[in-house]
Amino acid sequence: MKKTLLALFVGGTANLAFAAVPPLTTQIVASGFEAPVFATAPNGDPRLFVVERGGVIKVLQNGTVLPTPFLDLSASVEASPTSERGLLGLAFDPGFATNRRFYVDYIDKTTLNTVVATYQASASQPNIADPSTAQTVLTVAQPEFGNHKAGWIGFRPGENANLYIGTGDGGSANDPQNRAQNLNDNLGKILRVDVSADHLPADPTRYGYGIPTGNVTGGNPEIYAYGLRNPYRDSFDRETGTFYIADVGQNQREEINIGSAGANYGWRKFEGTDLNFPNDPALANHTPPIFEYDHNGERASVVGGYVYRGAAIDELQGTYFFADFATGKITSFRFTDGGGVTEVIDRTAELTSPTGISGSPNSITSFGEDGFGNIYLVSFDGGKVGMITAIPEPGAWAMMLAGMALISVWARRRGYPAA
Ligand SMILES: [Ca+2]
Ligand SMILES: [Ca+2]
Repeated sequence: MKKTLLALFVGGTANLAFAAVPPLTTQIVASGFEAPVFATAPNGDPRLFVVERGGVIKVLQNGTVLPTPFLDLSASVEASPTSERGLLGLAFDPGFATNRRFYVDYIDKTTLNTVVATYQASASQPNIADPSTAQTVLTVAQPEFGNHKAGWIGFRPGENANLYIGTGDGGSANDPQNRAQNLNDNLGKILRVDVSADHLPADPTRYGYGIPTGNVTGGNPEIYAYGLRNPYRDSFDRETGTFYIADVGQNQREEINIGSAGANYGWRKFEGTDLNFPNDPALANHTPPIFEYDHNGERASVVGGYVYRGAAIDELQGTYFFADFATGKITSFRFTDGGGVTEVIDRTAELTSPTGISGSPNSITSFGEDGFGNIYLVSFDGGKVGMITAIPEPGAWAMMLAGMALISVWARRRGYPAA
């Protein structure tokens, strides 16, 4: 919390002195995680929960990684390093503060299928999940291939009942069964299910789900959107609810899409706007990406991030960050419905360094967002997690005391606790 407060002070004073976005850096908040692939937190909760691909979730609290994991699923999770399998997703229920419920997405060690399960944190020990509360929400059958397991899960702000689930096409190359276009197959999709209650109350091991209105009709009722290859890291703008789906490409294009019910994002007929299978049938509901980039310069694997809604850097409000796993490049842009994508900025030099988050190839695995809208980078290199912050400007420190009075104003305006 101290670091968060510090960033708040610095960003706040910089705002007084400079109209432009201040120079950014990545402040390491913890390191030594084993193959970390995600970081998140319940809304308004000062802790940060870091997901290790091998099946362990750890708690960062008051600047310290707690010695006892929040949850250890390593006995259930398949995570061989030569595959893309593992514990891949974590989402806290919007009502976590009262119901202690959260959800995980992983590849099961025995079946090699995707499992989405729910747990509750212990009532008496809030930093430990209660394994006896485990219930399966749903499973998605996976083919034998080790790639394209996606695994992101999340809740859209203001839509508290529904869990969104990203699934890849199941792997190999060129989606050999064209699963992403098959509405009777839950691979290559965004699924959306109602998890507002235990739908199988008589079964202590299964939670089940309901079907919200507005999903795709004419196929599996869980399908919200389709035509995706590997939507590994996605997010909702916590202020507007805009849904960013980053779909990992094959040999041509990496893409970012805006999620909407019934949209068909084109794979495998299209890879981005590139026609990949010209002889495949014409697509219904084809929705091209809002942003794509090619594989020149060895870029090869998009890692979707978040729209910045932190309190520290006012000028960064509404800016979306993403990275490329293969190159370690980090980019930001702004997107609006009417104006499309603007202000595309290469952030690599600002946000990577030898002592911070490494920009080396195959290191940046994910972004994360804490309970207050701050954005983090997650890296295999050193197992580091770092928060995107503004660099203190010379002179800003002298204005800090003046800025202190404003901080409580901002905190109230954004609805955060003033502490
Ligand atoms: Ca049940
Ligand atoms: Ca696409």
